[in-house]
Amino acid sequence: MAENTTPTVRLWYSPGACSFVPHVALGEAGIKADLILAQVGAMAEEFQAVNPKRRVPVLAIDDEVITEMAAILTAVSSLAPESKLLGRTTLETIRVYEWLNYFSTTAHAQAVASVFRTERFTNDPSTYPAIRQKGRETIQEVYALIEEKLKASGTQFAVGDSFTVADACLVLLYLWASRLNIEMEYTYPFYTVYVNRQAERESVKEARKIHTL
Ligand SMILES: N[C@@H](CCC(=O)N[C@@H](CS)C(=O)NCC(=O)O)C(=O)O
Repeated sequence: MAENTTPTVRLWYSPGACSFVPHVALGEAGIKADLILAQVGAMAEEFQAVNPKRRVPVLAIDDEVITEMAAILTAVSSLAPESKLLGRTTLETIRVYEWLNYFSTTAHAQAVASVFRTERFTNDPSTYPAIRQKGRETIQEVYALIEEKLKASGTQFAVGDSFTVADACLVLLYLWASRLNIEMEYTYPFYTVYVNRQAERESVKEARKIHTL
């Protein structure tokens, strides 16, 4: 990654996917990126060369190709340090990574994937209903934890009192609830108010348009 020159930034995304998160982060950082569609479920062969794991998001900064959510968000943040997307203090950065890991592991790779990508968990389709049910229970535990944390924090943000990439993760988890057919407004009122506020940010509006969320 060349220092001191404006890099070319590309983001491979799929509508409705977790690529929403770096899309928001790029918007917050004021970085114009080329968006490249890599439709989940119909990814082109060429995409395999970009990311052999065949997953979005993928970010390229000039010729440096970066995969995995936490790494991508760290890269976006490093392009615009003044945006403080990883928090304003060391402790805030620690808390942001705490959210990012929880998002990528428990919430995304375990709970949500159990419902939408059940085939990753078993070779036996007869067990799909039980796996999906467990995934739905786990995501509701995740929502309940987020509700409690937001209620306790007394701020409008996941960490500290300004926007970080952790907020983009929490917004996405909330938006996925409609695809999961989970009622949010009455069960998670603090989370709902929080997301409604975040939804007013230009970065979130723009990413929702492209990601059809
Ligand atoms: N560990 C990866 C996971 C990314 C991931 O699972 N992305 C999903 C979209 S939300 C995907 O590309 N799925 C493609 C598939 O399942 O075929 C990360 O954190 O970036």
